[in-house]
Order: sequence, then structure tokens, then C-alpha cells
Amino acid sequence: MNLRALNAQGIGTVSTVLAALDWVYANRANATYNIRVVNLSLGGAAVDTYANDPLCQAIRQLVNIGIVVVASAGNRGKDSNGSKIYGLINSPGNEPSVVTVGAINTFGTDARYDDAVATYSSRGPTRSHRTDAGGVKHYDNLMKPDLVAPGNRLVSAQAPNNNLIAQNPALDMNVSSDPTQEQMMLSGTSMATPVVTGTVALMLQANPSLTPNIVKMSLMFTAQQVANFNHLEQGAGRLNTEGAVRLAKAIRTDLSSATPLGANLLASSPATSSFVNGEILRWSGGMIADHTFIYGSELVTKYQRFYDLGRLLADATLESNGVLISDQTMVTDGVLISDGVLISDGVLISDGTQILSYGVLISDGVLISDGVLISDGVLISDGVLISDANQAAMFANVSYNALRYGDDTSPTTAAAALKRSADRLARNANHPNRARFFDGANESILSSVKPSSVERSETNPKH
Ligand SMILES: [Ca+2]
Ligand SMILES: [Ca+2]
Repeated sequence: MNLRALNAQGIGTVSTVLAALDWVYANRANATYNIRVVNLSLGGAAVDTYANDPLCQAIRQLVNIGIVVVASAGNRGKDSNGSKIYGLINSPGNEPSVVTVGAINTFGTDARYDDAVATYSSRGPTRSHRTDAGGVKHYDNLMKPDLVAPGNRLVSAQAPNNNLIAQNPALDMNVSSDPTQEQMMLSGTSMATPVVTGTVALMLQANPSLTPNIVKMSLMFTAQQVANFNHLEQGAGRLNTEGAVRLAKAIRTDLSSATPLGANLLASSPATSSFVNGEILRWSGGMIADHTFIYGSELVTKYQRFYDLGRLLADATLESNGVLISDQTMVTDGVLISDGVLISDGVLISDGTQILSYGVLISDGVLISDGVLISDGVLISDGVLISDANQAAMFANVSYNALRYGDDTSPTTAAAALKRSADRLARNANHPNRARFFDGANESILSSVKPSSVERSETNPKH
């Protein structure tokens, strides 16, 4: 279904997107449509807390009735100088129940060990907020994105009379003289998002009984952590379609809100790694839940209360004296909460504990030593203050450039990424259980699931 929330220039308003989401809700029982997943390759500046954001509210309504909603993180991961920026996840990517997708650069190779998070892919935490009666801002500070997927220089369907092509002829791949068969190249989290949405469709085809929270957990649990990027950049890791679909097939089909906490989740036990193009992809084994990373095999071996419709993954946790602990009514004892991320007065901090298995820390890698700090309401990058008005204009430009040009995929750049990941390659090379499942070609096929290219945009619908 293509609900055309954006116009031919890739621009729409919150109200047009809301109308589309309302249409999905109104048609929820239509067996002919059988809508199970919604792709939102769009977004605008996230200002109001998700609790008050009408897009987030409309999405929550869909998720609560069993529809998976996938949204792009945004293309505002750097400023016009190329400096890394945190805290500019778009709305509705700031909604806790949505699956928020960032972009990776595959460098045009099937191999995954050279992959890197795209420089422009928006980074968490979410900075949407409410202001209390005393004028104090309270930030959502959710860890986002939830995962990342290929989104850099993807070639996919081109709508006829395409405005982007008219303005940027170099994006035209000229693969056919038939305008309805043409293809174009685009970059950005809007391209990465339908790769995840296509995977969700495959998961629900394999097991239609999955709740949105089980789908979201499975996407993250099977994701492969990308070396040298933290959770605020890559979420739980890189999409692993093979693993996610295999896990979906292994999950029981008779689960419901009547299923007791701790009951078997699996009908059969899948291996917790994947083998793709000769590489072993170790599953992350956990999931992002609002303010932390939660992990443990019981996420997939036992039914968790927060898998029910109407729950959030973050219902697994409670905050106690500024520290997140597990909610024993929601989660089994074998599920653990990373102590690498704490909450203090609403601000994400890290106690320096390693929370990614490939040696990336939040505290030493990014928020401190990169010179990127997050203070109340204002993003400070390398000591440069960016005013809100300038920020809007600058990021509109940065986002458009990301869409058109993406990141460099040259061999030199790829070689640098390869070097960073050489240790992982060494670990993977001699694994005894190597096999082929998916490769880069399959990713291209999945990306064609999205609607016609002309309608996707990172344009801010609120301006
Ligand atoms: Ca690659
Ligand atoms: Ca053409």
C-alpha cells in the first residue's frame, strides 16, 4: 500500500502523515489489506516529548494493535563542517515503540567487516522534551536508533517524472529506456528504513503471530554489532535479515497475553550466529530499551511480559535512585541490564563499562573525548554553539546533501574501515561453520520493497 503522505517534491506536513496513519488504523481489520508493517521514510525535528508528539501518538496506537512501525532516524548526524553530532534523532524516530533505523555504508562490498555507520546517520539520544511549570526542560534521552541497515548509495526504483532526478541527473542509473523500469541512486536513513521494513515483512510471513515487541526485540537481538561505533550510533547493531527471519520461524506461534512470564518462547532452538558470504555474524544477544542495553539468552528462550501488546520494551526496567533495574513482574531473572548506561537527572551518562563487545565505550569514545557534549537544550560540537534557527537551515542542507551524495565508498575509505575491523576478520575467517545465505545483492532486492523513490524525503514536515 502506498499512502502518499508526501508530495512529488518529497514534502508533506504532520497532518498528511497523520491522515495516512489514521487510514491504516481505520483499515486495521481489512483482511484484504492485512496491514502488519508500516514504513515511514520521513521525519522532522523532534521537539516535543514523544508523549505529546501527535505522530508518536498515532504510531503508538498502531503498535498497540499489533502493527510494526519502522521509521528513519534522520540524516542529521553531522554539521555542515562534517563534525559528528549527537542528539538529532528525527520525529517520529523518537517514539519508543517505533523501530528506528540508521544507515550504514557498505562500501559497495558484500563483506560486512568493512561496514561503517554513515557519517550523516542521526545519532541518539533523543532530545525531544517537555517543559515544566518552572521552565525546566525534561528530555526524553532515549537511546536511538534501534538498529542500522544499508542506506548509502543504494540503487532502487525510480518514479517517472522524478523531481529529484530533474534536479540531480547524476542520480539516474539509466538502466532502462522505459520510464517505469528506471532506477536511481539515493542515500540516507530513508533508504535504510525499508530494508528493515522488508525484513519485518519476511519475519511476519514466517510467523504471523509475532507481536511488534517480539519483532523489534528479534531485529535487535540478531543484529551484528559494527566495530568502533557505540549504541547511540548503531543501536543494537547492523540488520541481520537471515538471523531475524530464522529466529522468527523458531518462535512459538501460540503466544498471547495469557502466556505466563517465563514460558518457553521458542518452538525450536536457533543458533545464535549467522553465516553470510563466508562471514560469521555474531548476534548482539540483546536489545535497546529506552535508556539502556538489555541482554541475555532468556530474551529469546523465555516469554517476557513486555512482549504483550500495549507494552514497551522499556517496561523491562524500572528506575531506582537514578539506576535502572529490571522489573521482576515484566522480565525473567536471566535477562540482564547493562551497567554501562545509567540515568542521572534525566541525562545519559556512562560509568565507563564496556557495553559493546567490540570495544566501544560511550564515555571514552564519544560524549567526552570527541568534544561532543550534550547540555541542556543546546548541542555543542567541538565548542561551537549552534542556534536553533541556524541549526534548522544548516541541517536541511546537510540532510539534502546526504540524500544526494551519501558517504564516500572509495577503496581508500573502505581500506580504513577494513583496517579498523581486521581483528574481527581474523576471528571470523576460520570458523568451521561457514555458509552462504545473503549477500549485498540480496540487500538491493530488499530495498526495492519501498514505495516509489520520489516520495521519500528527510524534509522537515513541521517547517
Ligand atoms: Ca561491505
Ligand atoms: Ca533515465
